[in-house]
Amino acid sequence: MSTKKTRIGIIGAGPAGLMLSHLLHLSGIDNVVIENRSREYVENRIRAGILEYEVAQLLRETGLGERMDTVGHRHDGTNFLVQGELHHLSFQDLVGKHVMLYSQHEVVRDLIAANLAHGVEIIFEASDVAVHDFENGSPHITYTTKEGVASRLDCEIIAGCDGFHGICRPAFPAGMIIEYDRTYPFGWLGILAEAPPSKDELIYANHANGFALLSMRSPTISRLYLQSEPDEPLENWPDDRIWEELAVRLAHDGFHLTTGKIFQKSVTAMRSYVAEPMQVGKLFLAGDAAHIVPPTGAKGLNSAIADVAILHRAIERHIKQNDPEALNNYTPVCLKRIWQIERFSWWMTSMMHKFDHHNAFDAKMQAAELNYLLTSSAGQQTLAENYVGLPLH
Ligand code: RFL
Ligand code: PHB
Repeated sequence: MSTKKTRIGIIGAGPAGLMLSHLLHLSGIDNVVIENRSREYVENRIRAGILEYEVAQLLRETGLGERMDTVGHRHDGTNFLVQGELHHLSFQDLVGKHVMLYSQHEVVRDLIAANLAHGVEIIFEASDVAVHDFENGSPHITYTTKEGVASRLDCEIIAGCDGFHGICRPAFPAGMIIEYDRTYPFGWLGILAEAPPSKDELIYANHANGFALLSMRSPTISRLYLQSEPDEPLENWPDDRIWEELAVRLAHDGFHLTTGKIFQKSVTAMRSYVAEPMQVGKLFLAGDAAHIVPPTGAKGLNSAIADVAILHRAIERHIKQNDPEALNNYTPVCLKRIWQIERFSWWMTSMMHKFDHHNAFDAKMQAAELNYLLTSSAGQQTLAENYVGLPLH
């Protein structure tokens, strides 16, 4: 067996694992990242698009802002479309902050380029990845390289940044994790299209036919979503039907939906999930490995970055100041923030979607919630404060 040694072994080259590696490198702490997919696959995986204010700041402060500030777009506000009436919310006026529209796969590309340039090792296409002896003993990770070499990485700490379907959370001792879970009775049918965005900022639409979201990736590429069944067969949605339904759900005075060639189509089921605790011994979970949110609040990627910012500080204090308390407090510090994000994502989801089981009273409650939000500056401030992101620390 081939063996190596490092201080922090990171599993997963998504935003959480790569950002943790980057932050640790900047603090002079050796680490290795082990990923089961290829570099090409992770660099082209289409997912989130909105970066919170402080997450974008953190990328800039750590030398990763250049492409984001060139190719990405600053959004000072957003739109809510309710019953065909458009309401604009200015984050800038409400809370003095903005968000950045910059694709998750671009963040991943920037992080991989920076990590490799710094000489950090990322082992792509590893198989049979497993974690061992993290409760007490000598933590280590075993895996097989793409060349078929059985390998072992010894480390002081293992960071499980391997997403919702990874191997780290299931490696916790049986019965230790409490799971908090909510599945929603709908999904999002998402498309990418060669069509200039029909609006300069996002539109979140609550419509009698169901939710729709207008977003974008660049001046020539639109990203659009329709509320669908959680397991909606894509065959039910030929391109013409998608454009017709988007035009209905997004319709309002003076609006024209630009259409174009659809080059990506997928359905995502919607779920809220939190695992507690996020640590056992020297194994720490971060990002989707520990919690997921429905995408309505644009929080998945942002909370993954927030977790590793907290984990990085705790590791730094543990290693440089010999302070074990920081690591022991990882779960409560992260979860305090995560529950705020879970609440916001659940609230946005509940307020904006069509629920088939709603009775007349439930429907009135949803309408009243939206009415309050769109007519009260306190309501709008609450939304803006959460959307641009709670403080990272
Ligand atoms: P990731 O991005 O899933 O990265 C985990 C990495 O671990 C690897 N991995 C393993 N590596 C080694 N060994 C194993 N056994 C492994 N098992 C897995 C994976 O290949 C991967 O590279 O988790 P991370 O870093 O925590 O980042 C979280 C974000 O990716 C996620 O929260 C968001 O993308 C969620 N999400 C969205 N969030 C938004 O805010 N807005 C969106 O529009 C949005 N769209 C989405 C999404 C998530 C999706 N998924 C998970 C199906 C659309 C989709 C389709
Ligand atoms: C996206 O652009 O993919 C996006 C934007 C905002 C969301 C979810 C997804 O709330």
